[in-house]
Amino acid sequence: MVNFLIFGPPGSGKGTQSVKLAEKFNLVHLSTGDMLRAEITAGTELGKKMSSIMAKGELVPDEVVIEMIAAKIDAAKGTAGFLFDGFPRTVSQTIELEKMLGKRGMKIDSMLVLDVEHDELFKRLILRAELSGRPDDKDPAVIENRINVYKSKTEPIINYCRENGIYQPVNGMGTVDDIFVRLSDKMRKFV
Ligand code: B4P
Repeated sequence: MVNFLIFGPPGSGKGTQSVKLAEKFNLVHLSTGDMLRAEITAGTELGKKMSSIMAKGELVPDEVVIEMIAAKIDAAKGTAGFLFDGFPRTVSQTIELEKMLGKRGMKIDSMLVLDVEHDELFKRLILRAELSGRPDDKDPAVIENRINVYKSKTEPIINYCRENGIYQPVNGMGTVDDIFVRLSDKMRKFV
């Protein structure tokens, strides 16, 4: 089994690339953002509680996403590997993921970090707001908050992962196809 993290600030292309990469490498794609939005769409109690946090661009509590991911890992027995998209987002989520995988005889093999300029992140998210109507993409102040939350709470994971040799930076500027080729080249070495 080979397990990848796809990592980067909001708008860096994690979700966009994950769909294509999971198909190419036959991996199970686990996006905590998608799982949370599905709870909101379904109108569950959890979704109701999480929607205001997400609309402000804040992170939902660690335990909520950890529980969701654990259930998905157990449900996907026999897969070639996982592609974690938007998870982990804090160092404690990372430690929990390592524990979850370790208990099942797995590990994180590679952390692919998309590097994208600040102005380009804004441009992509504002454009998506027009197409998808996602509330967290509509307001520039919320986008700025998401980028700040990424810097303060999520980016520290990079140093944590650099120490165990799994950090792989990838240029996230350019067309979706160009970036897909760059990511595929890195991943091919593991599968
Ligand atoms: P996510 O769903 O993870 O959303 P995101 O960071 O905005 O990235 P996403 O993957 O959707 O977008 P992408 O860059 O592909 O999280 C949303 C919220 O959920 C968080 O703010 C938080 O509240 C909560 N959450 C999720 N996981 C959590 C966790 N683990 N812990 C706590 N809270 C959590 O694409 C953006 C746009 O750019 C798209 O429109 C795309 O078409 C476009 N694009 C992509 N690549 C492009 C390119 N190369 N050129 C031009 N446009 C491009």
